[in-house]
Amino acid sequence: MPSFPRDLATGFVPHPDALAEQYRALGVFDDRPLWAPLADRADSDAPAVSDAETGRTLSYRALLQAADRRAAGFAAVGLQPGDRVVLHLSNSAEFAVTFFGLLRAGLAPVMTLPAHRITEIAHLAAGSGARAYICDDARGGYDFRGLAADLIARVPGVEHVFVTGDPGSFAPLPDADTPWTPPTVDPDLPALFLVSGGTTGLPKLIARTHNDYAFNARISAEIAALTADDVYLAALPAAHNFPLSCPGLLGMIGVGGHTVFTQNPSPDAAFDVIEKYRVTVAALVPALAQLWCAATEWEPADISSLRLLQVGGAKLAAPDAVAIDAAMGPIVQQVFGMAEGLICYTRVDDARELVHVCQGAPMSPLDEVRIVDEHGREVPDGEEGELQVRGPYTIRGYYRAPEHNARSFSGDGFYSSGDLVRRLPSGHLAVTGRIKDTIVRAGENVAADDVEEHLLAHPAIAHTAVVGLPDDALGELICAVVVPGRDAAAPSLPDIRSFLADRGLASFKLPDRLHTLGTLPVTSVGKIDKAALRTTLAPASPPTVG
Ligand code: OOB
Repeated sequence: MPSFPRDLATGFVPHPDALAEQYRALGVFDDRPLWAPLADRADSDAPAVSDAETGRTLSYRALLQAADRRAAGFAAVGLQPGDRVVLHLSNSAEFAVTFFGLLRAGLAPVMTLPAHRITEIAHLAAGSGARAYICDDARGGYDFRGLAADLIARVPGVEHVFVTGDPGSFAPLPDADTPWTPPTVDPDLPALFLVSGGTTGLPKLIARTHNDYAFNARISAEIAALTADDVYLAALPAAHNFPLSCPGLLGMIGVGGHTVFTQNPSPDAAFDVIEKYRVTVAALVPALAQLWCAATEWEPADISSLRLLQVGGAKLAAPDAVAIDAAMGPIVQQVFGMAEGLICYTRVDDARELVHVCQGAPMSPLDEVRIVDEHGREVPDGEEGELQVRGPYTIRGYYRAPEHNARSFSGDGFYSSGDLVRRLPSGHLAVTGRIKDTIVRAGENVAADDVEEHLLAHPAIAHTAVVGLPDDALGELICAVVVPGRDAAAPSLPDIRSFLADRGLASFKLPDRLHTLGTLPVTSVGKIDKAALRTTLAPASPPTVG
């Protein structure tokens, strides 16, 4: 790992100056610190954040005061504006206090997810040049203090560890009562670091500026038609871009609404929280949305306050979107986004038929989307190609990663997402797969998504993931991993092959293997982890079933 100077700007790839000026002139960049919308409500006694688990609520006034005490505490231990701090907290009001405390101190949080472990945390701490690490004591059967000890041994730049709850041999989160005046920040420099969501390799650091991230939250809130009366349930890990700023916590703070944090997104717990706080908006990954949908059949809680259910992070199959709308009212919003920038939403006034079959349209007219073939040439509308994007809130390069940037960014500043999409006549995008999620079997390209969508129509299959496994003769084999539905018997391979063939699927797309599991492995934010599946299923492949 190369060593970098301590300043925030080194290794950051900004927008070209002329373009930033244009965005400023258009009001896209408002040149305020990311914490400004919170400070605007310093005198408000309206609820800002609550903990579903403890029932603790902080008003806007109390949240700002607590954040400033924390900012003063960070300064008192010697952390300086521009320093990076790895934030590794589970969903709680304390997360919000600490997050805004860091921002008010001019410190840049590195937004890691509770499921990250020492490999990712050490990589992100070293890569960002972090001086401090903030974690919970122990959660969900895991002791983060052990990870902290490991981290300071591995990454010498980490001088401070702060722990919530019982800090053990470490320090508690610092608070100081000295009045706090936040430092002046350059709004075109990073306010925070997101981590890339890819399932291959170690996560990359994504620097988001005050200007670009504030815009992200503001427009997302407009599209969700958020008002001060809304109550948002942060059920996904709050450090992820989706619940943080799409519109999530930051969007809610901007409109003066109330964010409720929960650590338990399962329907039995979350439905009670929705009923208690009269939650109006929630964001989920598809697997959770499917669980919620099924649970409406037996969970007694009243969730009728919910007016918008955002689903994104992975492809929501059309039949699932239809089923959710049928079970919970027409409340689905598809969200296709990436930590690197571009966010697409279906709009509240889009026809339901459209909402069900696409992943939304870019958030801003300033988003430039290009759909290209393998030679980088734009494809006609309706045809599949790789999505490339450039725009006011899409990064121009990963932080301190020139070698990745050479691969992932074009000379003219477009980010190559690796996502395969089609543009519909309405301008909305339908995600058709990932470049790397194509199985090449006997020279034929098979999109995993395509087979998955058909498999989900099988009455006995609740969840599925289709992966390619290495094979000497065919190059790759198609392996369907399925989770049977409640009370359903696991289907056999001949069973699913004939089912898919009856649906008109080409014979070369029919699975060669079938593997039945109780649950599918998931990534830190809850997406199906195909990399993990491929590793467990190959090369010592399980016996072919059926
Ligand atoms: C969100 O962000 P990341 O950075 O964790 O993951 C981005 C990748 C995308 O490139 C795409 O491959 C996949 O996740 N993805 C979807 C999707 N939403 C994300 N694939 C299909 N359909 C969708 N609706 O995942 C993220 C960030 C902000 C808002 C929502 C999701």
